[in-house]
Amino acid sequence: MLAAPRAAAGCCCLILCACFGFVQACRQQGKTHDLTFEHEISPQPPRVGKVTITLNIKDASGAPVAGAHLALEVNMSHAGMAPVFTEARELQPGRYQSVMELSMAGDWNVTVHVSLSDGRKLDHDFEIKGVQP
Ligand SMILES: [Cu+2]
Repeated sequence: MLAAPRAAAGCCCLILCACFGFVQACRQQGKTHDLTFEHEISPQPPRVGKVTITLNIKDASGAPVAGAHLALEVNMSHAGMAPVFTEARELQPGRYQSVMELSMAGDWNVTVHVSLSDGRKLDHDFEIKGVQP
């Protein structure tokens, strides 16, 4: 009796699902100096490709901070990546928007270089975590 051993090679190609399963809140708040930054990232969850970042800046009294110049520097946390620079335009007083191209899945760091209309300069940092491929 020929016991033909069945190729018991059950499919071992497990598809490893890189689980970025933490849905980021669409809005995060941070404070720098006496200003409040609120950022929104679209799409949600963010994907490789074009990503729109909208920033609302308010002063200590909650009034929109208009007339600022924002330059965004976006980079990944690992070495060997060149940072991406974009400018933001002011959609309405205190509300700024920038569209940028994210080239890789993973976690990105954003530094917003802010020049206020009164000449003050400050930086605001936040993360875009779990960018999907
Ligand atoms: Cu990278």
